[in-house]
Amino acid sequence: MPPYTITYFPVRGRCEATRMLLADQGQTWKEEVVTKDMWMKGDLKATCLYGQLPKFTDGDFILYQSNAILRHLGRQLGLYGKDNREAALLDIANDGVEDLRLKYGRLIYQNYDQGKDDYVKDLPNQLKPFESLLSQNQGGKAFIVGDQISFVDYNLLDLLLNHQVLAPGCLDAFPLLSAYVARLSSRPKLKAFLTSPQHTDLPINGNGKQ
Ligand code: 6SG
Repeated sequence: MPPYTITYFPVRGRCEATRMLLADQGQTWKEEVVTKDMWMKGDLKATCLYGQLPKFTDGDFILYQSNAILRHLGRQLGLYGKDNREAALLDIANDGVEDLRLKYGRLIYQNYDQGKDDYVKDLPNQLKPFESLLSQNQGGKAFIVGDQISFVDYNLLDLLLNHQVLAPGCLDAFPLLSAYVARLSSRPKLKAFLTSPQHTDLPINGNGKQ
């Protein structure tokens, strides 16, 4: 029995970075898929700390909040930098990913038709900080921070892949980010996951927009 369980809707959403991390690290996990009908009954929602999914279990340890799940696995599996300084730099990077993920979520779930053009127009301003971060670390040839992969790399990669679906070509003006996406996506275990039905058959979001 794998120690990890992901309880979530049948979407990539806020769990795909965790799935990518686990797959790339050679871990297995169990999926408990919660359909809209199951969720609407309300009894699972009532047991969730903030009334939301994802819920994640590591053995008998129950977690909520997608970023806390990533950070827990980061600590547990050695994906949180080599020292406190790198950990702080990773926190800076991950909070930036979260800020953009929230904007993306607002567009997808609240303002897609009206807001997409402006969102795509402003996207270079949103992506530039990540290009800068990469340029500050070994000329962009490595990871977002340091010389080992971290939980933030999976989170950023997921968000960038989603943006390439929303706005194909959005990374063309960012050579380091483009190479980073290609480099990470070709890691053997990650590539196997990203090309598997477990990933390709799931919609990115819960409302059919992407
Ligand atoms: C939605 O926002 O999938 N959780 C979501 N929605 C259901 O009752 N800060 C935390 C975190 O980082 C945010 C959690 C997140 O973990 S994720 C949740 O629980 C609720 O609030 C996006 C997603 N959406 C799928 C979905 C939501 C509405 C339509 C489709 C599920 C199916 C039907 C209703 C709920 Fe549905």
